[in-house]
This record gives sequence, structure tokens and C-alpha cells, in this order.
Amino acid sequence: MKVGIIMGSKSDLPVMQDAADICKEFGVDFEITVVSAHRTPDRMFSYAKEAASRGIKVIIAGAGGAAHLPGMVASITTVPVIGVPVKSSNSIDGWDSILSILQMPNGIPVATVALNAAKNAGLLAVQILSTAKPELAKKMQTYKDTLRAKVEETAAEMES
Ligand code: RP5
Repeated sequence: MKVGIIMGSKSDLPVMQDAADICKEFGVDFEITVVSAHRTPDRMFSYAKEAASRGIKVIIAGAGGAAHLPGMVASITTVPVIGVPVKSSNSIDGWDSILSILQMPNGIPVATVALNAAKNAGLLAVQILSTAKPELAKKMQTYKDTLRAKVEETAAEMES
């Protein structure tokens, strides 16, 4: 039971690292690599084709600009794909990355998170896995409880 984290370029790593960090924090097995839809289409096809048989349960795919990677991977595999729009050097303002990943035609969904939001992609992947792993769901509940407690603490401080 593994999360596959892929990105179009090494330049996406500073953003995509957050997804890996969440997997580490939750003790979820993951792999991370570069797969480019434009520069290595054959590698992208093999990765997507073999993902399920290699035990990958969720794919997190990040890319910027004309970001085809998440959608193309989703078209090849039945493994759910979470797309991370990256504000890359070739991205005009980030909207190009967002819309390329978000606006998938009916039939091929990509669960798109916010711009550069690889952390949320990691959390969503953990939540997907936790539907079959009660101990992971428990960890996620603890994570959310911690977020709530922090806000309540801040609110109490502000009010006093
Ligand atoms: C996309 O082009 C990559 O995902 C990256 O976000 C962007 C720029 O890539 P590099 O030119 O930095 O390799 O395909």
C-alpha cells in the first residue's frame, strides 16, 4: 500500500516535498520521482500502466504551466490521481497550471488541490488510504484535533 509522488521536473521538488513530508509524518510508504508528460511520454505511460500492479493506491502528480501530467496519468490508470498545480518558472501566474489540471473533461477526474498545495495532496492521499486502514484514520483524527486545539488556543489568547 503505497503513495506514488511524481512531478514533471526536478524544479517542482521544493513544492512537492511537502507531500513526501506528510507521508513520512503519517508513516505511509511512498516513492518519489520525476515523470514528464512532455519530455518522457513513454516513461509516463509505463509508470501509469504499472502503478496499480506495483501496489500504488494513490498517485500525487505535480506539474506547472501547460500541466498535462496529472490528467494524462489519470487517463491511463484506475488509481486515483491527485493533481498539484505548481507555480513554475514557465507558469504565467499559476492559473495556467491550475486550469490545466482542474478542467478535466468528464470521465477522467483529477482531484485538484490549491496552487502549490502539495501538503494538502499528501493529506488527501493519507485520507484515501485511511478508508481501508483504521489506525491511519485514527492518526488523521489526532492531526485534525491538533489543528483545532491550536486555533482554540490562539482564539483564547486573542480574546484575553
Ligand atoms: C513542467 O514544466 C514541470 O512540471 C515544471 O513545473 C515546468 C518547468 O520545468 P523545467 O523547465 O524547470 O524543467 O513540465
